[in-house]
Amino acid sequence: QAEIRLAEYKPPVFLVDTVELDFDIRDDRTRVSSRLAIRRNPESAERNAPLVLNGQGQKLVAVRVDGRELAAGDYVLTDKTLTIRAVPDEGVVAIESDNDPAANTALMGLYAAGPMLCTQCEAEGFRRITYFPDRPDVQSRYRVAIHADEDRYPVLLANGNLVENGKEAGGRHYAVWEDPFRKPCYLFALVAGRLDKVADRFLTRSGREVLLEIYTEPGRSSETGFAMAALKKAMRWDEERFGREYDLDRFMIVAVSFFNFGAMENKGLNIFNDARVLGRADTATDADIAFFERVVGHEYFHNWSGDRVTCRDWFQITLKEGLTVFREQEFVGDMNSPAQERLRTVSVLRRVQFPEDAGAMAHPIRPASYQAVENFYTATVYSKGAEVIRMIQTLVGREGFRKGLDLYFERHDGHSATCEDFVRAMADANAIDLGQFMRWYAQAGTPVLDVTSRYDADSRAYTLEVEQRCPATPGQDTKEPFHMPLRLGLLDARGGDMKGDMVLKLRRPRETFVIEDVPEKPIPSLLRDFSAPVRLNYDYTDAELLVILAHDSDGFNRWDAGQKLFAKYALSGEALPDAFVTALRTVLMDKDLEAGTKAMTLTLPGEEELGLALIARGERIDPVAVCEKRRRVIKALAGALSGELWATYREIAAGLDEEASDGVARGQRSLKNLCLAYLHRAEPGKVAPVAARVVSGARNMTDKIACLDILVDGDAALAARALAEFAETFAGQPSIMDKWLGVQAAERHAGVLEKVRRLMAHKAFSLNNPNRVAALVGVFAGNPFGFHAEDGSGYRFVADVVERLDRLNPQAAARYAKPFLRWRDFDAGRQALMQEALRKLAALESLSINVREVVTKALG
Ligand code: BAL
Ligand code: ZN
Repeated sequence: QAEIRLAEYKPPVFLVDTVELDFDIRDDRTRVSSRLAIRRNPESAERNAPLVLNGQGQKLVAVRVDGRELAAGDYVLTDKTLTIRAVPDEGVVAIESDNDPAANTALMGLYAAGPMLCTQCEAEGFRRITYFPDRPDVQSRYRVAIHADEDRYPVLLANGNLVENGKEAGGRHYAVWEDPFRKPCYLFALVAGRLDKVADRFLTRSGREVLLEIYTEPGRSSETGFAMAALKKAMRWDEERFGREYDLDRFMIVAVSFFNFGAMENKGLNIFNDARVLGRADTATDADIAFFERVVGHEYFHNWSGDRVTCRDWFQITLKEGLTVFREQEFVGDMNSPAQERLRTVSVLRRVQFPEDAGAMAHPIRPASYQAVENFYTATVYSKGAEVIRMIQTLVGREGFRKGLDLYFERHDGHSATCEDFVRAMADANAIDLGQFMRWYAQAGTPVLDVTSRYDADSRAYTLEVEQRCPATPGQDTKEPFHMPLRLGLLDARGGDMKGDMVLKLRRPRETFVIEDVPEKPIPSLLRDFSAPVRLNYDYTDAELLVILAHDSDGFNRWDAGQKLFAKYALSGEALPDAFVTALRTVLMDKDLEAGTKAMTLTLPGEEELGLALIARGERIDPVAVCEKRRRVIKALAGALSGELWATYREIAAGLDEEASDGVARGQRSLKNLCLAYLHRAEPGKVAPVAARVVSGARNMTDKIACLDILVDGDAALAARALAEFAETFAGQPSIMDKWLGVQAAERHAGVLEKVRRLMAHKAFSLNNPNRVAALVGVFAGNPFGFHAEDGSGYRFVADVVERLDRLNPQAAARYAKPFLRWRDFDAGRQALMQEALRKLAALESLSINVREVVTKALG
């Protein structure tokens, strides 16, 4: 498969001004009839090129040009394209084709999702519905008619406004939808089915009333409360923070039970994976519930950053995703705790994106080439992309950022844009040069800052030397220096701020900054608020880190100082010094600190981060050993703080309402359950019965799952009983049973593979459903005792799943091939076993391009 390259972008040969679609839904197939008003694109240099439409996985029935039906010899049909040579420069092309939604296991295009039909078109799913120039720089107005059996499909939805509906012969009915906004075909959506609905209203700041509707499978409408509240908050917040108002009369969300993404921002008709939108405190965990607000906000914000202004091509995904993740993070921070949101964001970035940036498929936030675009919906494009946007805000300030964003929307509304367009709007609105900054869009890898300092007491001058470097990544041996903000403060010996916040603007490989009038030798608080997505090295003493942990005015650096100390003691095997334990005790008992922040401060860096710290030291990872090192620190800490942990647990457990799931309650619950999990390491006999009582008695799902986790980790008999009881209670509720699968796949003991194999045959599991696969195989792939079992059995198992899943859903299969991209990071034995699994996959003849790309690049 050839690489598709950004450098070879050409404008579309034909544009499509209007699209009329007619869906005739029948039991055995759906006939799609289109009428495309086409015209040659004046911006295309290919003056005489034919009309080439993308299309796959459907049966072509008829093609007409300006009313004349074409004979088979008038066009060329391949398994990927329909080429029509004899087309006028402007005219109407009409096509009929048949879809088979029930057979569509790839979940791209039109497919059956349990009892309903729905669509997923980003990135290239529309071509599976009908023949079309399937690229985001072709924007059209859509009118969509849907016909179906009224009993089986009482609800018929598409983008925009409902303009007509009525009955048809034979118990059938129809609906016609019109979207007044031009859009690329990847934002097209259709849903048909028997659905429950919850409705509400929102009054925009200009006084327009918008109808809000959330649709679910029958019986789940009572689980929409968080999503509806989040939607209204998001709509208000985007008006207030960024001046963006909603533009249609109706905004619809549909929750579906088969979905490859978390959700999709189709214009006016968002389609959500039900796991990201439906749940109550008794059916979903706090982590799920926190996601509802985040993802509902994210998809809603796309209405401007994605739909009104979209991407020119699929290399620019970060243009809409990086920006929308940034907007989502700001929203979640404003709705809850900005400080906690920043800690969460950075810890996800370090856990997921940093390894990706150091792996065999490392790519810039705007990749220069790809084989399967679905492989590039990555943490780099999304999360690092959001960090790049955040750096612009840090460089130009919040007001400057707002001016730049206003200019971007003003210039590009209704158009397909590029990352250059975005950065140019920011630069023009603020009269600054962001030319060098564009390197963030072109260079992969996590930059490293090596910082040293000296203080001259006589002149009261403090000098910082900052060197930046960026490791080689595939295809990029050397890197040019980045333009980035380094936010810092200087603390006195007691942790007081001597200078306030400063932002240094780095541009060169090595730079010297002299800060005058510093009264005493400072402790530098570097990279405040994580002002750039880098790894920073500075030779802190433990005592300095303890001062930062206890006193820094920057919440991020307080937390990060604790993380540095945890990582150091975990990896070195040193005993936890009393001073560190005392500092953590102070955090735990602080009456003024939010419980959620306490929980995050007491949480050790994850296994991934500890592994990366080893790589940074030039060592290789033994994931089982890393897990044990982490456990040792938890046990020591729990032993030293037993009294305080029990007191905290009991105090929160006594006062926390099981039904409360707002940000404060979620923080309290996370601290409570962290206390219990830590205590379980030190006092398993005392904790296990408490956990068992919670699993069977609690109504709150977060508590149930946290305690099930504890039992599975420790007490086989209690765990077996609790798991059986749980399965009996929730047998008919797949999204809850996913948690049951996940808890077992996460069991950090040798032998977990055998349990997971058995669960693959359990009725709660299905290889056809991405959520089931994520719950079992996805969790297993992150389990050191599972995936990384020393005998290679975990690698062979996951490779086997990849092979089987690839025949059903290539996009999902590629996701589980990705953990192999990091084989070079592990010890020699594991390296060999991972390569062996990769080579076995590579030898298969019938791999999809999605999996083939990952496997080839992993071995490359
Ligand atoms: N556009 C794909 C799903 C999302 O990022 O919103
Ligand atoms: Zn998005």
